[in-house]
Amino acid sequence: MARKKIALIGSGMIGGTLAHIAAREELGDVVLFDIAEGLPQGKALDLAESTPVYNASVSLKGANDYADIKGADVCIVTAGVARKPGMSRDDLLGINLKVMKAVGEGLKANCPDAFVICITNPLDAMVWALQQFSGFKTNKVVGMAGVLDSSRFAYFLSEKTGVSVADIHAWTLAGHGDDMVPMVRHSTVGGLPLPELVKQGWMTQADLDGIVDRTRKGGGEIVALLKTGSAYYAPAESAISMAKAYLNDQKRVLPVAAWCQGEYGLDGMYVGVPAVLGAGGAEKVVEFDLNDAERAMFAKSVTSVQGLIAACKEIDGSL
Ligand code: TXD
Repeated sequence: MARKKIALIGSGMIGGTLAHIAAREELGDVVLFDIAEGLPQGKALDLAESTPVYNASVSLKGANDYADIKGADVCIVTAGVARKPGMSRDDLLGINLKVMKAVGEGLKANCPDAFVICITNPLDAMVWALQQFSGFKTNKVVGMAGVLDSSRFAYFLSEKTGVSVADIHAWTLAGHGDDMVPMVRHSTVGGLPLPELVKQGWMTQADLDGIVDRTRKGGGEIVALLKTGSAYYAPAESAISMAKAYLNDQKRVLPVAAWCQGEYGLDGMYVGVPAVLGAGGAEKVVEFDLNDAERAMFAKSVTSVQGLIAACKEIDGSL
C-alpha cells in the first residue's frame, strides 16, 4: 500500500507543528503549502533533516503551487491570519474568507477525494465557506475546534481534581466562540458527571463555574500570553487526532464542527457537535439530550454562527 499523503494548507505556527507530528507519527508523506515563498520549503527541509534522528520513513516537501498537493488523502487548512491581542476571532472574517475561496478552488482542482479539516478562524463560518467553495460532500469537510476546547476543559478539570487526564471525558459543543457550550452534565471525571463531583466535595460550584468560564476564554488566555499569535501545540494535536480517526477508520466520537441537517434541530449548517469520525469522514452526528438551559446556550451560539455566515454572504455574493 502506498503511503498516505497529508497536505497542510498554511505553514505557519499550526501548519509547522502539524508537519512535525505527522512526520514523527509517520502518518504519511507531508506537503506543506503556503503563499509565503521559502517558509514551507524551509520548514519542510528542517523537518526532513530531523527524520533520520527518529527513523521516520516519510518525505516532507514545501510548496507554493497547489499542483503539489495532488492526490492528497487528508488536507488540514490553517491558511489565513491568526488573532493578536485585542482581536476577536470574528475580526478575521473578511481576510480569511478570501483565503478560503482560494483554498477551496485549490482543493477542488487537486484532491477532490480528500478528507478536509479546517482550522482557520472564525472556525464555524470558515468551514462552511470552505465546503461551499470546494463543493466537497459535507461529510468530507469538518472543522477542528471542539477537540481543542474539550481538551482545555479536561486539562483544567484534571488540574483541579488531581485525576489523570486519561480518566476525564470533557465535551464542549456549539460554535468556537466565547459562547461555546461546555457540557457540564455530560462531562465526567472517573465516570462521575461534574455536578456529582460538586456534590461529593471534589470542587465547589464556584470552582466548576470558574473552569467553565476559563474554558470558554481559553483561546484568549493564550493569545494574551503569547502576544504575537494564538495557540498552536494543542490545536495541532487536536487536528491530528481527527486525521488519524479518518485514516485508520477509528470510528472515534470527537467533538468537531460537523454538518447538521436535522440534528440538534438545525437546518443545514456547521456547528460543534460530537460526531463519529471514520473512513467515511463525519459518519454520524451524536445527539446529546439537552436540558432547557443547555438548549438556550446552544441556540445563542448557533445564532452567532448564523450571523457570521450572513456576513460571509454579504462579502462574497457567490455564496
Ligand atoms: O480551534 C481552532 N480552530 C483554532 C484556530 C485554534 C487556534 C488558532 N486558530 C486559527 O488557525 C487562527 O486564528 C488562524 O486563523 C489559523 C492559523 O493559525 P496559525 O497560528 O498557524 O497562524 P499563522 O502562523 O499566521 O499561519 C498562517 C499561515 C501563514 O504562514 C500565512 O502565510 C498563510 O497561513 N497564508 C496562506 N497560505 C495559503 N494560502 C493563502 N491564501 C494564505 N494566506 C495566508
